[in-house]
Amino acid sequence: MNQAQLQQMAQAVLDQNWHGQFTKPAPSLYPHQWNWDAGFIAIGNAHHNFGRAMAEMRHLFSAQWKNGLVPQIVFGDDPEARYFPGPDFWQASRSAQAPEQIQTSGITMPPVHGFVLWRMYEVAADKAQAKAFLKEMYPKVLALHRYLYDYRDPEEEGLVYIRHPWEGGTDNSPIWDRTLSRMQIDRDQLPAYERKDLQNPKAAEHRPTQEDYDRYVYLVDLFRQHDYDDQKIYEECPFLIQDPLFNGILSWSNEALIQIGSLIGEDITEPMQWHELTVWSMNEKLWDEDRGIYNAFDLRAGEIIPVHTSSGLIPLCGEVPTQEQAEAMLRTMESPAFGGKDSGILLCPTYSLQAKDINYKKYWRGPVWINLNWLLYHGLMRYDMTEMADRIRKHSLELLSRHGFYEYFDPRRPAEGEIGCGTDQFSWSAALCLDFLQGEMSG
Ligand code: 9WN
Repeated sequence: MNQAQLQQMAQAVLDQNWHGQFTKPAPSLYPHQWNWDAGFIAIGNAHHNFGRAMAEMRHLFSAQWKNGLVPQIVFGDDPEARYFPGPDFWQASRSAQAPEQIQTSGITMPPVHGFVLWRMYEVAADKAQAKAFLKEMYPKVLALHRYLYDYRDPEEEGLVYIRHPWEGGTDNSPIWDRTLSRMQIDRDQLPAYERKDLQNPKAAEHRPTQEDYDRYVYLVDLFRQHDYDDQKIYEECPFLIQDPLFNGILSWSNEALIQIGSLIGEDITEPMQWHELTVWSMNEKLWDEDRGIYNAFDLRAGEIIPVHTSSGLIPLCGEVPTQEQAEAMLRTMESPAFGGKDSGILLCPTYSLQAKDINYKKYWRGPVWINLNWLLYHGLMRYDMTEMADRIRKHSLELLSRHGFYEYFDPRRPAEGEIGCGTDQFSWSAALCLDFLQGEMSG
């Protein structure tokens, strides 16, 4: 397939998943608007349909809470949409902070919006229109970051915690295993619920387990019992984790806010202070010198989580590491753990290939995800590590053009069986394909 055909197919996926006001991450598995999906999708649309990219972001931020939180899910009104947990389960309106006109979940997701806006501006054909859009969105993204620093950084370290695996975007990452296993769940005490994600048989076998879901539901139940009050949740929640992926993304978006603010003539003191403190603390607290990667930190247990996942490489995108640290990270990527050097492995597995419990087809426990590849690509480019960056882009485009716009991929290039896993027609795979292709065509 040539590049023009791939581009057309990617655009067709985005068109098909467009709901009128937002883009569904996938036609049936994810029938509402998701937070970081919306950001990646807006980047893809910015190339050929800037109006839609703006609409996507406006719709997401129309559901911003009064305290600044941007929700993980903004529910659409399609009566056919089947997803659990839906608005009746979340009951976000228990919080006085929730918006009145639109239904949402009660947690957030990685704050991609700052760098999404900057990327939209970079690729925009009409810079005046894009600049006006930046002006409109800047205070909203600033309010989101302010929420994160005010409510999710109790020690004022510059490191933001997540309180649910869904907030991390990497639902069943092995990073959370130990924290989740400490939560003793009595199934009889849990509210009754029915998963809707197992109806797609191809996705079903690779999705999180029932034990995972019980814990996800337990946490949601805890949040709604506390009416989504951040202070009360902080006091009670057994899951409080400073994740290198979340904080690495936050750093990149802080930096983007500084660039945007400078461009539109705003005071940038606040994002500059955030940026400096977050970068400093990530290096002080989360950097693992021996393994050349960033760790997560469990705030409740007060301990480092030294689990080897690609989340620990994501801080490259926010230029968190020094050049020397980044070179150590490159060596980590080239090592047998991530298979980066001519091993036949497709980059980048989400979990160390040497981990005993790696599962090449199970969601965030091994497979390649295109959004993480895209973040790694941009991170590597910042340090002029063009060879590895190119390899990541080529592998991503190989997967997408040969196998389709799947949600995630088996990194082994198995001769038999499927490489593409989860749902197909997955929006961010298509959107970031468009952005990768742009790079391919221009350079
Ligand atoms: C829960 C929509 C979302 C992505 C997440 C991915 C998955 C949801 C789910 O789908 O999570 O938020 O139901 O499993 O893990 O990253 O945003 O595509």
